Amino acid sequence: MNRRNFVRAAVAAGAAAAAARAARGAAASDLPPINYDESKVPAYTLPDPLIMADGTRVTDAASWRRRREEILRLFETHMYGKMPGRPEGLKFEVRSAAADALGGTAVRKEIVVRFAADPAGPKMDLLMYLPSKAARPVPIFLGLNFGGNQTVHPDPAITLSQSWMRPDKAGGVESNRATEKTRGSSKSRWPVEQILARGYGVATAYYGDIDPDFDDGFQNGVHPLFYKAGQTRPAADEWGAIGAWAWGLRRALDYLETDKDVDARRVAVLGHSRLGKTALWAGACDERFALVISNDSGCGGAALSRRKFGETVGRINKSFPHWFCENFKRYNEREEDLPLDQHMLIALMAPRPVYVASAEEDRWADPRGEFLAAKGADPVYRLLGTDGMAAADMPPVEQPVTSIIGYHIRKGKHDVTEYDWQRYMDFADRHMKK
Ligand code: GTR
Repeated sequence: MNRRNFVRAAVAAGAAAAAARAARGAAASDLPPINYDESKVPAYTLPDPLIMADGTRVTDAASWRRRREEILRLFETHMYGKMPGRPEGLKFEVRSAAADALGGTAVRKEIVVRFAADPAGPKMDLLMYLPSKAARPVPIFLGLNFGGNQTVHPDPAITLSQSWMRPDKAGGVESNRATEKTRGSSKSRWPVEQILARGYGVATAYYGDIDPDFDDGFQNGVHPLFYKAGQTRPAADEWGAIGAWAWGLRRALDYLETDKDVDARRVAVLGHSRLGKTALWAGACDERFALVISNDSGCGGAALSRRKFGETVGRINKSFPHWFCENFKRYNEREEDLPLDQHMLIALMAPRPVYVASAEEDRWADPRGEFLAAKGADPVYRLLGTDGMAAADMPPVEQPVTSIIGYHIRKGKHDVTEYDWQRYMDFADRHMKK
């Protein structure tokens, strides 16, 4: 680009950024103030997960199956949108396999998951580490990552992602592409050696491989693969980005089912923050996931919407108009009109083990609202003959609840830490079926 064009482009970009800031500012000032005061949480009534749409009460496992279908349809229609099934063109290619990874302690595999028969179509790189010594097949934790597979461990053999990336704070992303500098940059969130030492494998993929995380009207990522003739964006009750990421996790599980080293009946799906919302939605839609973990997922994840504490439906839809389905925007500042709340999402995991984790300083995600949603699923879990959520009230910091609905709140900020992982592994040791 010559200098004049460069200046012109820079001015245009600056103007666009200013316009976007102005638009955001205008939208933000329309919103009610952010509430962090427990005494200002409005009175609310949660929909009863055990009463059918026609008013009849769910009394046994068989009628729960029917109610479960209703609840799943509610979340599809009003919140995350419907997602398609497994695509015909789905293909798995082993990119690399090494038996001597991490100083001989691990097997490392990289799999290309192709979503379409067309080799130029969207694809996802799946990275896995399996403990060398553990008996086969191994149970595994599966979760998406924010910055490319090379960020989860400094291992130089991990393929550097070529996908579009959001800029990162450390400057490892240049022109929306990851550089070598990003290797291991999120390793504190992926304690690979500890996971392997406890006999679990770990598998991960970059969420942007499935759908880049910006609002482009659903022109990139996997959405266009499923447009009917003439369709240019998802319908009001069809999947947004969270739906697409959750769909990607299901396709990763499709692969894991083909891998003889992995026990596909013992796959724990987990995620942090927006990817925690994603893990919950994947676990709700796909009962093949044996265990589901939400790390600081907050609004649109584990936190009850009706509390309007920290992030709200209106705020999340304004900041991230591409995450949920179009219908969800009807509930901006009208949470009480939702025919669902997030305790019903947790109930969709029943009777499988589910774990919700919060962080004390993460008020934006409403820790109490996360606990109350987990607790709100208890009647469904008990109906199905499990111990449900053992705690009557929110437990003190770092005193985990380890019933089949698990919960902890740890010290510190919005993040995934080793403390979180150790609790997830304790929980998996206890509950993931042998
Ligand atoms: C925030 C958003 C949260 C959470 C978080 C994240 O900006 O408001 O809902 O998803 O991003 O994913 O890191």
